Amino acid sequence: MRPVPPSEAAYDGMRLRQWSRGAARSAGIDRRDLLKLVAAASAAGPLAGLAAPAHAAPTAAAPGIMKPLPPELFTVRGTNAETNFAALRTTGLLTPADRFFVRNHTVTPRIDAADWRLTVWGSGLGGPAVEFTYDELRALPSVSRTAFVECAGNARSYYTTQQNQQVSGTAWTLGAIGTARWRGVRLVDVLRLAGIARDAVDVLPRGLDDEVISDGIDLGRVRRPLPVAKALDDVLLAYEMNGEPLPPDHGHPVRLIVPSWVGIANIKWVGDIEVCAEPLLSPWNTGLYRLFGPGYPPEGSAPLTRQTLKSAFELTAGASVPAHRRQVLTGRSGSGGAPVRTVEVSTDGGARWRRARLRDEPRSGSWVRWSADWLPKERGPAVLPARATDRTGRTQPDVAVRNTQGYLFDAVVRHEVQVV
Ligand SMILES: Nc1nc2c(c(=O)[nH]1)N[C@H]1C(S)=C(S)[C@@H](COP(=O)(O)O)O[C@H]1N2
Ligand SMILES: [Mo]
Repeated sequence: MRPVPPSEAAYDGMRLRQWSRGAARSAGIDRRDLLKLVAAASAAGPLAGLAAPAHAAPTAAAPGIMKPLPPELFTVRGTNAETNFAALRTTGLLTPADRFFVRNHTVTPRIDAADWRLTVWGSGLGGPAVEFTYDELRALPSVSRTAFVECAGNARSYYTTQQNQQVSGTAWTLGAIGTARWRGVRLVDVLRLAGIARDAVDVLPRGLDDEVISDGIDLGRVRRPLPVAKALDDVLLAYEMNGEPLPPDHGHPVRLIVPSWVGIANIKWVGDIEVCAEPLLSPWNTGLYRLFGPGYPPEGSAPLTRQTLKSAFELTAGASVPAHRRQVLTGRSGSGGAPVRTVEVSTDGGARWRRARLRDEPRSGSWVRWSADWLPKERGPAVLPARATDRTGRTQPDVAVRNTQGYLFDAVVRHEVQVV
């Protein structure tokens, strides 16, 4: 495995201190508005406009999403669509675009690749702003990479349903994740062509979708600073998903892919990238995407970076399973840290565990498919927990440590079924 580069940890500590002292610059938002957001984030209540309590019922349609959302594949939650994990059972390692979850702060914009431009600008460049057309980007050397995109709030609803805790945000179960083969240009190549200077510290990609209004505050367009160390490492400006041009809902014509990191880092419909010689703040690395709550400082934890460890069965919640017939239980486990080493499943609520068979070579920033046989004998309710252990020996805990916005749920999910 590749350990977390020390620069990531150093960056987090540094930003946190700068934020507390007010030394970092607010990009495109008033500092007082940012402070209001932070104050709202430390309370357990929902962030209005962006969020509904985790127990809110899903709605029927997401008007801002272009692709069809048949109910057997998706559960619509506000402006977002969650993949039904059972719909992944017939798919391979990669998630087809027709069943890849969608997380939209507003609505999917229609962008014609021919009119699109990427502008790279800011105090962290040696010279003036540089523009790239779609064709110019496509003419640069390309790389392909398999990576998941997973929302930081994936599995958030289990804070409420399993741990009886209130959190705010979209009430995802386990389906706010998908894995695809992305092709594009390395961000480092584009930044070098644009003349990134040695004193650049933050890189701020921004989407072309509408401005986000939350609680009467205009947060501006979706944008989240990336530390330069990550930006120069393994980040892609992707224009293809599973061998096809990016679909509109997933960022057409170009999006960021930031392997292993929280979904919000993967800015869709990117239109410009600010390269800055001073640290940057946006709502998405201050009030949002930090951990707030007991045990965290009032300004929150450091901004979230890597995703955590999770496991899910490819089975509907409450599914009926016939007694006395051999079942092949299947599922997937993903990790943004060290690759998954083992997955264990239990069919008796966690009393006895056995190893699942892994069906892929585990990698960081991706998931691994697994399966286990089961011969249910007793009729009635059964609880199936699944848990992964990564190569550092970290195992999913029984309880996740709560934070007000319900990010990074990593506990074992107890999947209930009925044996009939
Ligand atoms: N421009 C823009 N980029 C965005 C978002 C957005 O609303 N606008 N949502 C982010 C979030 S929170 C997530 S989890 C991922 C979801 O990517 P997907 O919709 O392709 O699954 O996109 C991220 N990038
Ligand atoms: Mo997200």
